[in-house]
Amino acid sequence: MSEMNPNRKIIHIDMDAFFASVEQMDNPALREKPIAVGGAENRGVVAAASYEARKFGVRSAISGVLAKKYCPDLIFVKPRFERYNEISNKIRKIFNEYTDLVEPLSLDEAYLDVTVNKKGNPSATLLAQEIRLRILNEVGLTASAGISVNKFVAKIASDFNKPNGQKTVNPGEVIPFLEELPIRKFYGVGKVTTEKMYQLGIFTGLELKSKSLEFLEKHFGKSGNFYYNVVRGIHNSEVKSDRITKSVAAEHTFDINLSSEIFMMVQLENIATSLEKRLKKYNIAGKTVTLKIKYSNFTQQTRSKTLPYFISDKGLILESVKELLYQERMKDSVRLLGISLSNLNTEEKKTVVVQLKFAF
Ligand code: DCP
Ligand code: CA
Ligand code: CA
Repeated sequence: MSEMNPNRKIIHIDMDAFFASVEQMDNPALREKPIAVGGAENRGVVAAASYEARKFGVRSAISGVLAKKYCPDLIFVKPRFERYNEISNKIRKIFNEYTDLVEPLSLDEAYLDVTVNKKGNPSATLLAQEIRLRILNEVGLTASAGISVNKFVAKIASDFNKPNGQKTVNPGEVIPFLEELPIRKFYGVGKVTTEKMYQLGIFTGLELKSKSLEFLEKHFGKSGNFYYNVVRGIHNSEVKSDRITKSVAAEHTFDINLSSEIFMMVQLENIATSLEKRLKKYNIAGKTVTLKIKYSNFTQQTRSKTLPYFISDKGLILESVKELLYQERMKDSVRLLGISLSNLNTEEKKTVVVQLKFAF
């Protein structure tokens, strides 16, 4: 059985009362008032409730009628999805300034893997603070964050100091955090499963941990294995970026300009080695090989070849590169060579589809 990996740094960010906060920001008359987005008609359902409305028990998924009963002064607001989308794109742009490993879960939340990040900041806690501050300054809304060693714990932690707060669960705290956690707070344990857990005498993480893998698999099927692992801090699911990579490239500028194709080929082998490494790391292959040539007179040329199949191996890349290199004579001595692969096997990857649970 594997063990908890303490080396990853994952942030989960979730906007506070998202739809409702956007409406309050855009319309000052709604600020500090109990509002509900959606649910206006007799049969409508509340999508989002402002924190002022939540004090009365108004929350998402209850009917508008019930909401009005709980809070007679409740103001119903029509949703404006285009606006939420626009803001969603803005926060994602901010996330991408910190890491390319951003996995949106819905319009208002995402996982960020900041183990290695573009700011070179080793503190995920400080990064989360900075990102939340930027969202506040640049978008005008508050967000909350959870920070830990995996997505599972980060997601649960982002709820702890909501709204406008964050919680870090350090590697050493993960196990006690999960042991003390009420079972209904385990992400992925819905209402039905919670009931089932209760019937089996499982109310906390510690009680979950006391059950064997066989026991959990017997009662929960495939999910049994998931529960068995997550309560031990084991959740290796990667942050899956939805950014579509169009090409992967490697290039090198030489100290001394090259004038012989033989020397160029030697350099191209090195470049292909680093390209292959990159491709293998992200498990990417492509069909189009492009050779980029920058001459000493600073003009540039590209030559491409498209294969009928995907490649990622250095040997196959070099075969095409060689062909491209000897395709025509060099116009001058060469100061830079680069190889890129495009037409990638990742391009079909669908962008995240926003799931709205309720129609209006
Ligand atoms: N939403 C929806 N239907 C639901 C739940 C949510 O349409 N059943 C929409 C409205 C929310 C947005 O998605 O504003 C984000 O959902 P969250 O669950 O993150 O809830 P909030 O952002 O509203 O509140 P919180 O501050 O608790 O995150
Ligand atoms: Ca939210
Ligand atoms: Ca959310």
